[in-house]
Amino acid sequence: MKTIVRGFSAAFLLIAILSVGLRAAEPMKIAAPKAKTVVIKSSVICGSCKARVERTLKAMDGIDAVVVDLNSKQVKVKYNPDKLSTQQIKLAITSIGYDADDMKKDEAAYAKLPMCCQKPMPGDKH
Ligand SMILES: [Cu+2]
Repeated sequence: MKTIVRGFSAAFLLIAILSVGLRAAEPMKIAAPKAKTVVIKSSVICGSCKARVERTLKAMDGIDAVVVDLNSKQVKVKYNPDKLSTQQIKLAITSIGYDADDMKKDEAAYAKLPMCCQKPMPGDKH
């Protein structure tokens, strides 16, 4: 009889330890990867600009999603703030020849862009 009781309490102890352990591990499992969204005003003109900016940013480690809206000239970026800063994202945009908010485009990179991406299209406000 004593062995059974001991066996029971041992099993109970084991369950208690396991449940505490599981509960402790839970917050880490639930914690979603950090994500921030930033909207950057840029000098994109056409579909080629859109593709160029999206391709460049998507290739960066820590960037989850990029959407360039040509009508509003806004680059919406979802990124992991642990991996990179908005400043780094803006720098990447300027380095391929486009303005990013208050940061000015890299002139050498801009000069290498196709002509259609340098000259504003008719009806474009600059
Ligand atoms: Cu373009």
